[in-house]
Amino acid sequence: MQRLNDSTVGALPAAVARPAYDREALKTGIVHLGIGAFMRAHMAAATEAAIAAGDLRWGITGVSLRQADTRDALAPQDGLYTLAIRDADAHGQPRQQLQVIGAVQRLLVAPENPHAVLEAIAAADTRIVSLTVTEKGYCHDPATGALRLDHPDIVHDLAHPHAPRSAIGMLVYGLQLRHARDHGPLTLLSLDNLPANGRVLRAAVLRFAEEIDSTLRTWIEGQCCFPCSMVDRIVPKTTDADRAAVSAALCCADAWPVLGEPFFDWAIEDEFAADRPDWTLGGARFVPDAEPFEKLKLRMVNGTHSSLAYLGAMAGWQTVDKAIGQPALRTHIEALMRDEIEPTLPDLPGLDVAAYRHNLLARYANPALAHRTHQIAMDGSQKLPQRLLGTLRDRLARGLPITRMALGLAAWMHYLRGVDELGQSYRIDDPHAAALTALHQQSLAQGVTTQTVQAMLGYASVFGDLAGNAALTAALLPLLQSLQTHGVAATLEAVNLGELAA
Ligand code: CS2
Repeated sequence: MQRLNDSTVGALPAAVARPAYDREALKTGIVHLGIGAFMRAHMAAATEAAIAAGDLRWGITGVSLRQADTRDALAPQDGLYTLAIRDADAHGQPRQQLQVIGAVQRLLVAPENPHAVLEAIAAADTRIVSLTVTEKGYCHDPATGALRLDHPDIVHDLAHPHAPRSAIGMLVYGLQLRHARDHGPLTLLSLDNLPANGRVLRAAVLRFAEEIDSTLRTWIEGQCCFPCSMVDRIVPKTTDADRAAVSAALCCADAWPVLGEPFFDWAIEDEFAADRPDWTLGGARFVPDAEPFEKLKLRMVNGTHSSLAYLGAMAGWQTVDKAIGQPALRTHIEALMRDEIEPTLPDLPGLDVAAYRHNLLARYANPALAHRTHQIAMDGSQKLPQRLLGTLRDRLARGLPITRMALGLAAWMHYLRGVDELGQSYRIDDPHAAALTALHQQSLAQGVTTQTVQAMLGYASVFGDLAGNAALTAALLPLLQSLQTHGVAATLEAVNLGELAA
């Protein structure tokens, strides 16, 4: 089979969409740090729409911060890859629509050549540096949001200005070069699932810049923009079976297609230092303030996703569609949204929250995605603060019941034991895995008591001011006992019957 690239793309089957513009005429306007599947199925697709409409300034240089695998897959393909949008037809049969994306022009692997990354950030044509580096990539304390100057990558980067390895270090040294060359200010655009992601990024960049050069800090503060944005599209990890299926449909080998659901949302604050693509052509919207959208999305989508993932993974329900297909889990997730999350949401004029909830349940039921619960379960220490704890804090402050919210948290604590109800062990994939599993073993594994639950809640970088919270402890106690003794299915049944409330 031939490989997908500039010379073979013209011969793909007619049903496959592909770039109709002149790729050679593309300029590089965007440098993206963390070129994983999500970005390629989301922002790159919206950028492709803007380019296809004739604005050729927005080609993308994609940077991998750690591994060479994306570059190794896509460089022989001239940066081309397929986006497979998957859902089911009216009879429930999985189907997909294929589009070859041409927006990614060049791929860099930061550890191989950090200087090339700094040069790309400093280049005159670059207007936007965007990021999907995941929650942990901000090297901040999830509970306070502050940059951790004692984070090993930050310590390293302060000592190695020519070879930074964190996104924050790369940005600041790239901006330093740009400032020295007088190439004008940049927009730094976070696409990570963090509340006020632009402000978190801004604070981290300014803090780091302060450490190396206060003039640079002042320039960044006065000239560069950090719009917040809310991103939403479910993008499961590509498997070998996906590679084979997409390649067969293309009659051409694509080493790294990406998959996504049809749903797409992106709410961006329209504060850009220079120009920007018209991403509305790809389904984005520009909003004066992204924070209410972020709150809606983090609490409703990511909060329920994580709850579902820990419960599902422990019960042996491997994918989101299989998990939401369990009537007791579906009842719980729907009631969690309606009864416990929705009353905490900000006012969003024009939002039909019941329709949003129904649509979200339908997205989870998509049988064509096979989104693995263990994939969502990773990095819980980084995700839970914005996904679950904000809602919990709001409800605790108002004295409202928290049983369903607490069940997600209890399921995460339960998940730390590293073996599911079928006896399968799995790895805890989390930057705090060692400390958290040790804590689990010292506390919960010895029996669920007020003291052992409080020992877990004392893990400061996750729980912050919730340490020792009596109402939260009381809510967690019967749920954890039930999960340990009776398992996920029985616990869900009990919670749905209104039992196990503190
Ligand atoms: C998921 C998200 O893996 C996860 O943690 O909750 O990636 C989720 O699929 C997206 O944020 C949906 O927009």
